[in-house]
Amino acid sequence: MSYMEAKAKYAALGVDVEAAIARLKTVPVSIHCWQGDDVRGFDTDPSKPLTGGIQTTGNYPGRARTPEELMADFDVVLSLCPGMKKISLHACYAIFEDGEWADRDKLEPKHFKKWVEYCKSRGIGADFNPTFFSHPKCDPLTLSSTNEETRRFWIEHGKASIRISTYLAEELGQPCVMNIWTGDGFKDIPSDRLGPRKRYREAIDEILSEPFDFSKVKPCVESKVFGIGVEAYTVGSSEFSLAYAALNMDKCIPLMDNGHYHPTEVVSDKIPALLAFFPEIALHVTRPVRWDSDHVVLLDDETKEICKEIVRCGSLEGSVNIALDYFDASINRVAAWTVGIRNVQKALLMALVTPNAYLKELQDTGDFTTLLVAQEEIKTLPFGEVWAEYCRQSGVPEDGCWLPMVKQYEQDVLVKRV
Ligand code: RNT
Ligand code: ZN
Repeated sequence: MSYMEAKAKYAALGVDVEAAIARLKTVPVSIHCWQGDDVRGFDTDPSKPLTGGIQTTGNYPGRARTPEELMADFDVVLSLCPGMKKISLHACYAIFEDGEWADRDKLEPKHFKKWVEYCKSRGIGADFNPTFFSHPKCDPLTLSSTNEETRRFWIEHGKASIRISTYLAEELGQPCVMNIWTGDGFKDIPSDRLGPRKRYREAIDEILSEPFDFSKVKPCVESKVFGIGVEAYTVGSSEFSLAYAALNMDKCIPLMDNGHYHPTEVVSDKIPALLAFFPEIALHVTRPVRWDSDHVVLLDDETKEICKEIVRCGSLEGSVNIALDYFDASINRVAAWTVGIRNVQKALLMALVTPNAYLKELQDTGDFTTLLVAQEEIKTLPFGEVWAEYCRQSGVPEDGCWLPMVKQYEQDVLVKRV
């Protein structure tokens, strides 16, 4: 089947494939920088383990060890993926020059100047994440610590992150989503569940007292059900984070990571639930396997369902900030990055070429028989042709063509990093 034939099939269902392709080209998707180096960053000793309830597994060769290597790898990823991109940076990816070093409470916009130059020359925006993990000042708690000095250090880090986010937004002319996530919690049954949450709440209040323009900097609070080593209790639970965001709608938005819920809960259903109240929300798209394992995103049912909800809720216009969050060190990292991004793009395009108005009409008029049959038959429409056309129009390789390029890059560049 040719693209023209596929287009006609969709047109028969009232779907304008060209319009869908044109629409997707304008939707920013934020790509996490941390797939390239196993979430290590450049500001601490890379031989120290990752802390804060997250873990990278695998030792595939080719991890980016320097800003230059990470940027080079990211360039390959950009060249292989269609769509409008942003880069999601973590504070630990600060770039220090001339032997200078600054601790996280003292980070400044200038430590991200190289990233601004990088983004400007590639025409992409940037999002930001304060890094409340993998640092000696995690005691192991951060913003919820009982230790005043520890808490103060991390609050100052949060405030510095707001200033850096403002800098990124202003330099790049695009809003900067700034996500607050901490791995604060306990491995075993706590004797005080309220105290840490009160301290966490007050600490976020203090961070957000740093002046910023909410149309430029969008602070988020990301919830989590548990983490490695913090299995019994997490301070920033779902209820905590949602309540915080709901009570602070003028300066913060909720962020849902689809690896951060009980295995039978689905974020796809939570998106419209939150959009009934919040004008704007944010997502981390990942793949949990039994738990928050941060596997590479697949074109699986839940990824498709999440993207359908984004499209159906009319949220491509900016009410859902889409970002990726996964890290796999067991396979080629550039391929891991690329296939996950392409899968999110595929799921978004699939959602855009779904006859959503027709399906909604079937639900609203109570014709559930036709709805069930239509939803099943849509699954075998010739989507592959539409995807290939989107890749061609975007100047990126079609399926089947990009992995050989990554393998070549592995031979030429990655295997030499020993
Ligand atoms: C951890 C959270 C968090 C991190 C990144 C690196 O469970 O999902 O978003 O993965 O900040
Ligand atoms: Zn996340």
